[in-house]
This record gives sequence, C-alpha cells and structure tokens, in this order.
Amino acid sequence: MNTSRLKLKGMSCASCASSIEKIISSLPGVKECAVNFGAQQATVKYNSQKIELKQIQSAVDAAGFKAYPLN
Ligand code: 9UX
Repeated sequence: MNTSRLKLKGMSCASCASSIEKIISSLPGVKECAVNFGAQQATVKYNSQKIELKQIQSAVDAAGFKAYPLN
C-alpha cells in the first residue's frame, strides 16, 4: 500500500474538496482519500499494484481540476 500526497489546483469551495474526495475514493485500487481544502491537498492511500498515481492525477484532471504529486 502506498500513501501519496497531491497538490490540488482549481478548488474554490469545500464542496469541490468533497467531490474530488469522491472521485479519487471510487477509483479501483484506492483504499482511502482525504482532501484538505485549506491546504489544497489530497492524501491518497492506494495499492500501487492496482493503480498508478498518474491515473489518480488523470481522474482529477478529467473532472476539471489539476493535481500535482508532492512525493
Ligand atoms: Mo466548489 Mo461549487 O469550487 O459549483 S464552487 S463545488
């Protein structure tokens, strides 16, 4: 299991944070996701044998936001 942090761009309210949380959490291979609206960051716990961080980024980008890996 991997834990990665993503810097998020494009969230303007707390409900954006909650939709990104839902989008990431619903991806196969993702165990859990927490979005911190204040910090504009997401912390994602995932199985790196099932999903790559880059696919998680793509899902966020496809929803109209931007995600950049922090580690
Ligand atoms: Mo947030 Mo609302 O940035 O449509 S503004 S969900």
